[in-house]
Amino acid sequence: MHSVSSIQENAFQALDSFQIEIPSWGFANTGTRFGKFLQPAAASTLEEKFSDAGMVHKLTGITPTMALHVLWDLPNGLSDAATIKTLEKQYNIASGSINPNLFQDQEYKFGSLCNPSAEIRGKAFAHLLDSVAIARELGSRDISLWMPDGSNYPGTQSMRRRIEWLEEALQRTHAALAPNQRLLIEYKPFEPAFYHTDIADWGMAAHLAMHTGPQAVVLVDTGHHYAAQNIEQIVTWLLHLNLLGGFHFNDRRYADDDLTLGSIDPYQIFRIFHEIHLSGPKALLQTAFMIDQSHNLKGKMEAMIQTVATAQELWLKAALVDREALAKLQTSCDLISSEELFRDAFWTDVRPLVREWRRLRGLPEDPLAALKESGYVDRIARERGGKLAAVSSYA
Ligand code: AOS
Ligand code: ZN
Ligand code: ZN
Ligand code: ZN
Repeated sequence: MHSVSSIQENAFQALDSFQIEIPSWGFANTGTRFGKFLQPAAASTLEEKFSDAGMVHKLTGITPTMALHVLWDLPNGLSDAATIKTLEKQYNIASGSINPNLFQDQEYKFGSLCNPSAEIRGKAFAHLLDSVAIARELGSRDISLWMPDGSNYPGTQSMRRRIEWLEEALQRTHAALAPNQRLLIEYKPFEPAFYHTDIADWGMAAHLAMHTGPQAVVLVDTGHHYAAQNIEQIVTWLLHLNLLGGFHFNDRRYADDDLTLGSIDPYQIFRIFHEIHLSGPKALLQTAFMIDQSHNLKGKMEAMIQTVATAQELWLKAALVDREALAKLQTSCDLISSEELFRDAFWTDVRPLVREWRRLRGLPEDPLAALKESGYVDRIARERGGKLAAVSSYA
């Protein structure tokens, strides 16, 4: 039996090893195709996003970097880098992964890197090179590529030719990477395309990463799977292949709903984190934990802190699994004892340990309550104004 102090010591070690990246787009207004509900406190400038991210990090202590979207955060490209460096210092938040945008330009209607037009493919490739240059200038390790290309009807596109165009573009992008940079290839089965998506599952992303080069890896967005898929098994395979680059964390009821992490299925995230703990510290260094959410209804700041705190708790729960004892029970096929040992860690209320960890590091024990007490959201809502009217796409 472990002593309380050794449990606490192990728990604090696990908590000390956990950081998670927050997305700039998580602080801005967003919506669904049925309308947007604008929030007065939503960020609409880069400085407001840095301010919000800085506040989340001040309250949680584990979100030192913010993912940036090239089109939304650096509309002028590389020339915006100087402003970002100033904001990084001002708000104590470093630039995190750099996210190209291949899904918004009108020219990408029939695809970006997989467009039948060589000219449009060239434009998309140039955007990737710009993104690599921005990452290099900002000292970001990861270029996090979500490639939304696909088609809506059978027979309207050559899936085969699109593979070849994609392989070529990714190899050429890889050639532009600095030695310490990585290209994260994110897969998604559908949306915005609804018949085929060019990078639809982990197998396609893994093939592309292996074909592209040693600095290309796979990004697992927890919302990008069919309902019954075993995501922790995919994670295990990617760890086995040394291809796991990181995660976009969110939760889903139906599809890529970008709900607050753990709000629907916290046990799944616990099982994913267990596979990471099993792989040891090297895997942790290679794995970028990132949040991908932008809520239409919940308050941006509150939802971000909820996700960060939930991720931290689930990470600690998974760390509590006695992996040695579990391995013995798995070897002997002791089904009930192995499952009970596993579930016991999941059902452990780790909040007192997390609160004590925060207290000892001079952080608020309850970051959500501290956000409320700070009056930060009320203040930014006043300063930022914002329209409350719901803007419907049917209007
Ligand atoms: C889209 O569904 C993907 O999850 C993207 O990773 C995310 O929405 C964001 O746009 C970053 O590109
Ligand atoms: Zn409908
Ligand atoms: Zn994502
Ligand atoms: Zn997504």
